[in-house]
Amino acid sequence: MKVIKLHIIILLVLIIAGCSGAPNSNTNKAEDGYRAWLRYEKVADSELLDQYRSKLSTVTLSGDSPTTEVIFDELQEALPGLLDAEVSIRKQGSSDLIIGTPESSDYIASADFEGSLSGAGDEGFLIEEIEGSVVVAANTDIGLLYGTFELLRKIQTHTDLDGISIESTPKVEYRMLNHWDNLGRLVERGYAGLSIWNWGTLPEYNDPRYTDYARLNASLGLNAVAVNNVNADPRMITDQFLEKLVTIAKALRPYGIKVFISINYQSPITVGGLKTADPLDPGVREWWKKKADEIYSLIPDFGGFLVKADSEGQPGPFAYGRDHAVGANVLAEAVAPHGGIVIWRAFVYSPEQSDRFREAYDEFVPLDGKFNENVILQTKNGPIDFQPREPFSPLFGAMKNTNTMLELQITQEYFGFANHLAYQGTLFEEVLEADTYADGEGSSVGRVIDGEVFDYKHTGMAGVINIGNDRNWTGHPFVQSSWYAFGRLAWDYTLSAEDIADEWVRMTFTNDPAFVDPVREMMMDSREAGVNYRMPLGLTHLYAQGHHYGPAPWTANLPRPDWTAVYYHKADKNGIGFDRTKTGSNAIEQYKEPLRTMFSNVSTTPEKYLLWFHHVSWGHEMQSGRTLWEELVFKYYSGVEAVRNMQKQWQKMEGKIDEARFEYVKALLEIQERDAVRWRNSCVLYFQTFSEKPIPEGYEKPEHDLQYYIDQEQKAYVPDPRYNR
Ligand code: BDP
Repeated sequence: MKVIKLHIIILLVLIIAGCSGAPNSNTNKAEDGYRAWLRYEKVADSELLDQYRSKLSTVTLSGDSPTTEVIFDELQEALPGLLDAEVSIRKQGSSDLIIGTPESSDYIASADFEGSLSGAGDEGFLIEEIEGSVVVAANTDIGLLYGTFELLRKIQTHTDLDGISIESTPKVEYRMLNHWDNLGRLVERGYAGLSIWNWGTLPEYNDPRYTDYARLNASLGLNAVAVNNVNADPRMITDQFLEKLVTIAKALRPYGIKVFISINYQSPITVGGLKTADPLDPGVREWWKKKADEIYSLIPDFGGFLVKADSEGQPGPFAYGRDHAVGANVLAEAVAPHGGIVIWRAFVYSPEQSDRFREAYDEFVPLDGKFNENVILQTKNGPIDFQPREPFSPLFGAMKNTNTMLELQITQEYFGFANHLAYQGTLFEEVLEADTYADGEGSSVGRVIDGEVFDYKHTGMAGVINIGNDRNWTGHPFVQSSWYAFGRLAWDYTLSAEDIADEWVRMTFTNDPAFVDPVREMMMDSREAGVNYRMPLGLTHLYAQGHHYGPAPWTANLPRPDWTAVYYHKADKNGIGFDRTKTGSNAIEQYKEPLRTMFSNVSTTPEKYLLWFHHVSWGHEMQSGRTLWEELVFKYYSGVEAVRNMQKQWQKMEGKIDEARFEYVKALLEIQERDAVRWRNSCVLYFQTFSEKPIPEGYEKPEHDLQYYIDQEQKAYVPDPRYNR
């Protein structure tokens, strides 16, 4: 019955896609990106196809739960497509492929595994070949779901299954997406249509898209979702919206995904009718407790609250003279009896602070150890705000007694929205690998957030997701790759961004090496290209105000200096860059040794971070032998060149994939080239007014003068006015 329903839904989806003129014409039925990386097309390699047919044509799936039902549905959807053959799936008996837990299957209970199920925990799994059968084993049905998706990934990426032996467990506990979705369905910094959550038809209508969204997430091992914007609408916590949330939770539950909500700190007043939201007021405590009880009575596996407090105008405990820890703990107490957690964001900066870089550390380090056990501090990767490149936030490694998780941005707020190709896997990898030296060498951010360095009670990784109701989920087809990479790294941060890109290309497009290799390389270069045409060598925050799409390094007069560009680049006749050494803000003191010493010296600071930490003279000689000015120009021009190379590479891909996606990406690359040139010219001409040096010979000259580009800031195309906050 279930399967039939699913097929009807898929059919409907295809019909709707056809009617709405989605970008798939004649080449292939549904190559509009909706299936993302779960396409399940027939395996093209005939030898492997034979092997898969011989190993996977009969399946025994034991267990009887909503989760085993969705595993059944997934196999039913995937295997006949991949194998182009009939596949029989049953509950008992011997088969080519056996899936079960020791509880649900006697075979699994007595099988002789190479790996050990005892180490697999509640979510891990084993995949092994035993006596000619491929076996997926786990302690729980959720573990089986993850194992099944892993096996499907191996098939989709054309992996030889002979002697397969995989033992896998997630490295962090909460692997989470944060939606910045407003209840009116506009998505803050989301560039892929309206919110996926159709509040208007909830709770009655369980949109099949919720299930497909859950499938995509579960295929990566993601297990938590905060459904609404951190700039939270208090209505989220009212009966009306909680009731709607019940349907979402129900759709996601079989896939092992818990729902969280972002709350507004003033809710006791705005929703509860109290006179105060003071966390130490007994009435307020009681109110939160009752609210939590109410939520858990509706959604017993509710995850907890995500909170942005006393940041960018959001209310918080400061109004009552209380600090973040007191503020968080009242919420933590309320959800604790139900096993819930509070995720408290560390994204704060105040107008009084001389250097915004310092703020989160200065505010939170003195509170280390004061948060309840079920609070996790959610810290952005860098000290400022999801810029194309930031050094890691020194909060990682500084909070010995406070659970600290990592927040990354999948949506491309600072990377050209859904118009530019910028695979973020390399950015995520860079921060996860960064060594904090918190407990000597090797204390990478990854090891801090997985709790190894300080033995955290709770661990996690969150990604701000941009998906919306665009047919292909993410607007730019390649933004899907960052969602994919985020999920894979949240499961195991030691995976390489390059391997992940390789997998994603194979699953999303084709296994043809003539496509996979160049496209993977394009992806690997794309983030650096974006850094170079926007803000190379450690420049940051040069964006036009509000929408953050185009360049405006000249921005100077705003209500707060730390919103301007000049605050960050500090260009003058002598040089450029923010002095964060002892002679400046001394933010580098927040890093542990040897980083502090390394960053305090121009000659030992990696050049990619140079202007983050130093005000450097225009004539300073760089490692390349060029002066700083020449190097800056070189980087800006190489950013544009990299985009042009991507265009050339992509052009060669014509005919290797469906026309619809080929043409779409091609057009987007044209937009990207146009924007990259505008970024380059704006920045080079503007900084030239300080360096007073010519653009060296051999470079194409900017088409217009600086004033033209300044005028463009207001006039130039911005993808959609909704994306202004
Ligand atoms: C910034 C965004 C803003 C978010 C804020 C946050 O510009 O829209 O509200 O981060 O993380 O990057 O709260």
